[in-house]
Amino acid sequence: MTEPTTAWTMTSHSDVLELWRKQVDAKLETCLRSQPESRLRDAMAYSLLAPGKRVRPLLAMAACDALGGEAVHALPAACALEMIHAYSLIHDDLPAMDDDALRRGRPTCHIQYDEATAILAGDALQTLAFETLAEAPVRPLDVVRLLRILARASGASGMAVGQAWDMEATDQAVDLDTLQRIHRHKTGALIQASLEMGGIIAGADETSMARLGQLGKHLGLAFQIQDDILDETADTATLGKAAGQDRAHNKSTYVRLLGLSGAEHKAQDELTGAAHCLKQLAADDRPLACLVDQLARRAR
Ligand code: GRG
Repeated sequence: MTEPTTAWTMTSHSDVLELWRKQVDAKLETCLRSQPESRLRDAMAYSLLAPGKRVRPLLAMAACDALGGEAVHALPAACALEMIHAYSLIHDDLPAMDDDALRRGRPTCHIQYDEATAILAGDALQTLAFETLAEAPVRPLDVVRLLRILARASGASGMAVGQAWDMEATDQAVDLDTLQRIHRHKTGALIQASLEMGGIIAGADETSMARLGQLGKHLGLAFQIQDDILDETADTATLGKAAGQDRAHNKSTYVRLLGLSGAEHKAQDELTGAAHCLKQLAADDRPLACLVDQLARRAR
């Protein structure tokens, strides 16, 4: 007798992730089309639809799936996360911040348009994120929880303060604890929020929410350490952004503090912690585990 064919046996986890990636891109386009035509909207689309990895949206959808929810229900949250991420990249690239000319293999938003338009595109993507998240197909109380998580992860208790601390640490010799605190906020907060938002949409219980949070902490740190390593070791064409910028700007990084091999070990420790959390969540044979594995081996 042949085994019944399920969605999971028909398609591999990476095919599922690819399908979700396409669904995210389609919904991002729909969200943009709901805004009036303008040069501002063109600039938002230019950055938002550029070929990024869509890590945060996929984490939200995969977490929702792993906790027993329908991944498609996480689409508004997934798109909101990508909008916040795109806004942060646009603002991070501005002359007042990192002053970068290349992002996702293309001229940065302020180079392609102009500085004022890029600032507004970031601002408008940030507000569009909350408008989009408000559509999440969950109970009103859970919509409020989602809005609060995203706001806290993006603002002065998350990504924005991480960016501020990072700028203050430039040209300074910071210790490992300080560096970890910077990165937990600048990069980790949004990654952790992605997983937690997926959990809320799936209706996860407190224990699973805590495990998702822990997974997010490990993954966020591993992701940033890899970013530091790739900045040092990969080339501009592969990264789609200028390589070697951390050293050029005298930034505090894991590679600077621990050396290349020390940073690689630290990333590996965090990935081991992430694998443990996946096991506790009984998600080690779900697309979420496949996504974590893809991130562990990422080259850009
Ligand atoms: C302007 C408030 C404000 C914040 C900016 C997150 C951030 C703070 C700036 C981005 C710069 C940076 C290198 C942050 C580290 C996080 C990171 C690794 C970003 C790149 O994310 P990926 O690799 O990019 O997911 P893609 O292009 O694939 O989406």
